[in-house]
Amino acid sequence: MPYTSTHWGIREIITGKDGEPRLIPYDADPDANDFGLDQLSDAVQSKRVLRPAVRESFLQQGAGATGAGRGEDQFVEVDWDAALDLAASEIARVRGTQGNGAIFGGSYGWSSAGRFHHAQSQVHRFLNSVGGYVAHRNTYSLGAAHVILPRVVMPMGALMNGHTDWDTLAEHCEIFVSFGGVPTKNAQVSAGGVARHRLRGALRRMAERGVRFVNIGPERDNIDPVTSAQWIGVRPNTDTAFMLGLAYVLATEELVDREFLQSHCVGYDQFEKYLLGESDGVAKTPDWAASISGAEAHDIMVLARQLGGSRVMLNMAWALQRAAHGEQPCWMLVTLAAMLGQVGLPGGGFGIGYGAVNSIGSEGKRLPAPTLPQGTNPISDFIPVARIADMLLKPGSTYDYDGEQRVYPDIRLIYWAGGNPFHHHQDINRLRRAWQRPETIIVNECYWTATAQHADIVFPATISLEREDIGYASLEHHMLWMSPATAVLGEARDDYDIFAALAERLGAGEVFTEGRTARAWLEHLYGQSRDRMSEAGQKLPEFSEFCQSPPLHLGGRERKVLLEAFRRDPVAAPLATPSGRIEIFSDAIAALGLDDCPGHPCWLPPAEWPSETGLRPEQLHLLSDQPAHRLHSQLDSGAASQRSKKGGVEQVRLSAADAMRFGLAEGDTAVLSNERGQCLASVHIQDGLMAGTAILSTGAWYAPNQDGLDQSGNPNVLTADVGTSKLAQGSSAQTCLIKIEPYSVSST
Ligand SMILES: Nc1nc2c(c(=O)[nH]1)N[C@H]1C(S)=C(S)[C@@H](COP(=O)(O)OP(=O)(O)OC[C@H]3O[C@@H](n4cnc5c(=O)[nH]c(N)nc54)[C@H](O)[C@@H]3O)O[C@H]1N2
Ligand SMILES: Nc1nc2c(c(=O)[nH]1)N[C@H]1C(S)=C(S)[C@@H](COP(=O)(O)OP(=O)(O)OC[C@H]3O[C@@H](n4cnc5c(=O)[nH]c(N)nc54)[C@H](O)[C@@H]3O)O[C@H]1N2
Ligand SMILES: [Mo]
Repeated sequence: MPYTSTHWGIREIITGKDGEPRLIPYDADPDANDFGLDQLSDAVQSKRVLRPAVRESFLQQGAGATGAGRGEDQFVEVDWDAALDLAASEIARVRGTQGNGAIFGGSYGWSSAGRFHHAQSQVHRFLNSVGGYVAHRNTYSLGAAHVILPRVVMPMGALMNGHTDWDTLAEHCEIFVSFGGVPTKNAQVSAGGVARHRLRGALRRMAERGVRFVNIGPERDNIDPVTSAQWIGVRPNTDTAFMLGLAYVLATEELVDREFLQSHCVGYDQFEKYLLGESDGVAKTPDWAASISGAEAHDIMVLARQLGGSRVMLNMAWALQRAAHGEQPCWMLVTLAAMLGQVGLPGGGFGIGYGAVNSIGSEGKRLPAPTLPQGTNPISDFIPVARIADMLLKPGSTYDYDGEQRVYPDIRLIYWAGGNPFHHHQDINRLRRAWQRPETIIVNECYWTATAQHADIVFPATISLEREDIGYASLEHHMLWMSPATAVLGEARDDYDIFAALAERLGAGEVFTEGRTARAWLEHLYGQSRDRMSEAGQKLPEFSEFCQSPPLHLGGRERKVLLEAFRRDPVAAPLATPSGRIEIFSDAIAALGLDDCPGHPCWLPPAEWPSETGLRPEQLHLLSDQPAHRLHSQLDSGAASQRSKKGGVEQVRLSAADAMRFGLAEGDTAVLSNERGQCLASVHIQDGLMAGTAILSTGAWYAPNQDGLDQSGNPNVLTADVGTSKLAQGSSAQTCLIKIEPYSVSST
């Protein structure tokens, strides 16, 4: 039986009665979903890029042509050789005139599963082979965490692979407190693929063992009902204040593990001065925390007393740090776990993103994966990933990042493969203006996404169902041969072949391909991985046998307790922080003198913030969460995604009180707007949602009408394009205020 792999699960490829290929969920997956089962249907395939295409005025006038502008001009289909010649000559021209430092190849995005045909790896390898490019650093997922957590506790790689596993939690944890739920919808995916969806089963085992769950946040039902979680409603972006309220009770009621703070941490005393109000005159009492977060002071007090002395796991959704001052909830969560003395104990401590993806909490051992080497980049310049529009709009200007003052490069050419910035970036209208500035934009895409529509040269890329590949994801226990399900549509080519042809034209063919076909690369990468896995004690079959096998289940389960060795002996196993301990006060961060990230965790109201007392009557705080029925913007026209919409428009979730306040009823079309943009959405009333909060999932395909009103319900026409702070410069998508009103044609 042939199989393929996707970020959302393994699929079996069968032949339907009509002789056409069909995808069905993998039968060994206990909790499979229905994403993309119709990837070969007309609804999805009709969006494909079939032939190379060039923006009309670019074709006529060359680089820098404005015409109607990117995103407005028509496209003209051209043959492959013409498109490849044009793209290669543009790369050569910019290299010759401005150097490789004028090429942005950051090209962020999830693209498809499969280790070899991973578009981002391919574009980076290609650009390295022709002299390098300006890269990106960190992710949209964890922009703030990537910078703050290594400075105060541990590197991200070790953290992401090292979370205490679910079974250990079931065995030892007494109270599991989560800020932002443990959303089953999110654990449907893992970068690189999922063989077995484990979250629901894990939560059931914990509930059966009597673990108590507390869910804190604006949404009640983002945790499986099997947990019978207690819900404490807090306004978006206020978790740090809430946690400070808990910390205040611990500190003033002698519930703090002072011995642990002494032996494993630095800087608690300075932090405590802030906590008690000695340094700033404001004691962070439960009343104070309640006034900011909207929770009850009594609930904060009771919860803090329950936490003191119990085995407690504190978890936060990644969404909390995708917000203004997103560094603070991460730092405060670790501080709270340290005050409770729980770090490094089985079932206790902290977690960043249980539920965010399937891999967190996995008992899988990390094995050496087959990965395409990307070569070395002679250009050292980079931007924090979410600063792309700033870079394009402000070449030569300075910005702060992670303790450095840096200068934005002057980008003349962008190459994007495997991502959709017109889905993922904040303030799309601003991005659209910024996107007009480079001389040339080249995009490899399978579908006519908004990013493809805003390019000069578009190369049609194959989808993974048209390719062979190797499926493997770290911590997911599987490896499989991905068989093609169908013939290539139109004139699409693999990213690898596109880059090989461009490299050839630029005199780097051999460097890029090393003389291998795609099949030869797969055999080579598999062989390398097989050798390294064998050293790690994991036997794999010969390549020819692997290509015929069903998904392999890899062994190597291990019990994991995050920071266990450090807990046992902080001198023998110090952390990689400057002090070797958990830094509740960081001298290094304090020395930077940043007004938006001082030397210890603290409450800093976001710039886009109603006031200490609440929203202005006409405003709502908009959260844009990950979509439950698709991955980001992928396969948005497919059945699973469309079922979650109303009339093809994304649904905005509101509390009943807010719906009434704004004269809206279930199913009404509403206009969401602010000074950055406006979009339509269909109203859905959700129980258990804090009044004042609206939620519109990401991923609807940006479709502005002539007045700039997005017809699809894409929240990124509303979100602000501002860094989390001068420290991390992560995306702050979750800090966004909007107005909402019933849609009538005149309201545009
Ligand atoms: N407002 C708001 N915005 C957000 C977020 C949020 O919470 N709120 N979350 C952010 C986060 S965490 C993330 S990770 C990003 C996700 O943003 P992206 O990763 O950019 O989103 P995707 O839709 O997965 O884009 C992948 C693209 O790759 C294309 N693709 C698939 N396979 C191939 C292939 O083989 N070759 C090529 N060339 N292309 C291929 C797909 O068609 C698709 O267009 O969004 C971010 N944006
Ligand atoms: N189905 C599906 N799953 C996905 C993805 C997808 O596109 N589709 N994308 C994947 C990717 S790339 C990533 S990075 C992860 C992201 O994982 P997260 O960033 O954690 O995901 P979100 O869905 O944005 O938010 C999770 C929950 O946080 C809550 N929340 C938001 N803001 C706040 C706040 O200020 N305080 C509190 N207490 N709660 C808050 C929301 O109610 C939401 O239910 O998801 C991954 N999983
Ligand atoms: Mo992400």
